Amino acid sequence: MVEWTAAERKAIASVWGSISADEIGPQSVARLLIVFPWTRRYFSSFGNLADSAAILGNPKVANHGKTVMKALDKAVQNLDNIKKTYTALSVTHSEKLHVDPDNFKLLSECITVCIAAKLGPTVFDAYTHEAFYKFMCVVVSALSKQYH
Ligand code: HEG
Repeated sequence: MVEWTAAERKAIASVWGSISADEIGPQSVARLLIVFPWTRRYFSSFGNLADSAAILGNPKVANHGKTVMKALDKAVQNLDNIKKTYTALSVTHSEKLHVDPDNFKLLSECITVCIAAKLGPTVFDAYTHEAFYKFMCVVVSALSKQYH
């Protein structure tokens, strides 16, 4: 089981309380699709993802960003039970959506970059980054758990 220090718990709660899911979610998924263009193949039902302008203006991308952030909120609220929190979601990504789990790390990186850009280097300092990186690693590991 993952151990969290009091400082890590505080840093994760503070990051989460400082951002708007409706801003960071859409930005992060758009960034995923632009920086790592092969990830577009999973979203063929989303319509036009041909270039940055199409991706940034696509309401389905924005909506999916909000969905991802809602799921992350569950992890923030259940830091000691992230694996169990994500059991069904991991099965869905593995068996229904067939998402290569390497992509979880890529989205995790996009979310971190968007948060860092929003909060800036004084608030999102190295200690905060350490705690948030650890949080996203636990999320990625839990989402990858039901793959076999
Ligand atoms: Mg996933 C659906 C969360 C990474 C592709 N994703 C979903 C759903 C949630 C979710 C909550 C809705 C599930 C449902 O309706 O039952 N996704 C989620 C998280 C993360 C993640 C928390 C990582 C932090 N997803 C992810 C990645 C890809 C992907 C990296 C592909 C590159 N997700 C994906 C697709 C769908 C979902 C294609 C279905 C979207 C739709 O049809 O609306």
